[in-house]
Amino acid sequence: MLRSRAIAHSNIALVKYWGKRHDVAADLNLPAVGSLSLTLDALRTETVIEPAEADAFALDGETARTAEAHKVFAHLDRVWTAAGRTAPRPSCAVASSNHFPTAAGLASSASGFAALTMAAAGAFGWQTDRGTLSTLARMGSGSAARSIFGGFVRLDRGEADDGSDCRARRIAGPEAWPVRLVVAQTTVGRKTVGSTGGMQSSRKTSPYFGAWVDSSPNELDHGEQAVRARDFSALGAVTERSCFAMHACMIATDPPLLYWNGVTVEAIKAVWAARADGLPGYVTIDAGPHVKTLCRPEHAEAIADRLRAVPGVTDVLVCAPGPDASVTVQADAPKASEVAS
Ligand code: 2P0
Repeated sequence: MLRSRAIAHSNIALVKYWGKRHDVAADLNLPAVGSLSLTLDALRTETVIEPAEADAFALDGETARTAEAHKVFAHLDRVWTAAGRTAPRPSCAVASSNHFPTAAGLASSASGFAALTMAAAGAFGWQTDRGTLSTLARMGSGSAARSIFGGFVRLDRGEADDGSDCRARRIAGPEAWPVRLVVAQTTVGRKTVGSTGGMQSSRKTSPYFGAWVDSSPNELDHGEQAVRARDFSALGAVTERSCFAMHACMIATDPPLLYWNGVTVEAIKAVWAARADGLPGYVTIDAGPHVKTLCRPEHAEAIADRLRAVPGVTDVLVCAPGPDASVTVQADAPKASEVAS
C-alpha cells in the first residue's frame, strides 16, 4: 500500500438528481434520474491516505464521529474489492480536509467521496479510468460521481442492475465555457432533513414523484445540448425548470420537504428582478435554503451585489468552473498528519 493524496472539487447540479432506483440493491446507490452539473473551483476537499496500525479517520483535523468513520472505512473496502484485491484490506489512516469558504454553506459529500475514491485507488496502486472511479464514488454519495470530473458533467441513470452504466462523463471541460455560479447563503446552520432520507420519503409519498422522474430524461438532453451549443439562455431555462420541478416534488412530499426559508424566496426574486433589468442570471437550489445563480462572468459581481442587498443574505461567493479531481501517490504526497485543517 502507498501513501496517496487526492483533491476533488464540489459540484452543483443544473439538471437535478432526486430519488433512487428501488429495483436494485440499495448499497449501489443508483439514482432514479440522471443529472448534469458544474464542478466549482472554490470548494474543494483534500484527502490523504497512508498505511496505519488500525483504521482511523480525521475530518478537518479532528477524529470523526463513528458513523462518518464507518462510511469511510466501508468505502475503502469497496475500492479495495473493486481493485481486485483478495487479501484483507490493509489498515488505513485517512485525513480529510474541506477547504470551503464559510460563505458556501454547501454540503461536502460530493467532493468528499470523490477525493476519498481517488485517494484510495492511488493508495491501493490501482490504475483505472475515471468512469469506473465515478461509479465507485456514486456508491458513497450520488453527487460524488460527478466530482470526479471538472467542468460540465453528466451522470447517466443507466439501466444495468449492477450500476456499471451509471457513471459520469465530461460534457465540457472547465476552460471550455466560462460561466459563474454565485452562491448566496441565506442562513447559517445545518439543514434538518438529509438528502438520502428525503429522497426515500418523496418516492413513497409525493404524488409528483412519477412526473418528476418522467420529465428528467428530456431535461437532461436539453441541458447537454445547451452546454454543447454554449447556449446560455437555454441552459439557464432548463436549470430553473429542473430546480422548481424538483422542489415541487419535494414540497408535495408528506410531510413536506420545504428546504427554503423566507430569504430564499427574496433571493430568487432579486435574481429575477436583475434579469428583467438586463443582468441575466438563473437560480438553482438544492436540499437546503441557499440560492445559487448561474450567470456569465461579466455579470457575476453585479448579481452578487444584488444578492448582498437582500435582507437576511449572510454571505455571497462567486465560483468559477473547477478542474478534474486529481491524485498524487507517495513521493510528493504529504503525510495524513500534515494536511492542514
Ligand atoms: C443534486 N442533491 O443533484 C441533488 C439536488 C440535492 C438536491 O445530490 O443519498 O448527497 O448520498 O446519493 O448526493 C444531494 O444528495 O445524496 C444531491 P446521496 P447526495 O446535487
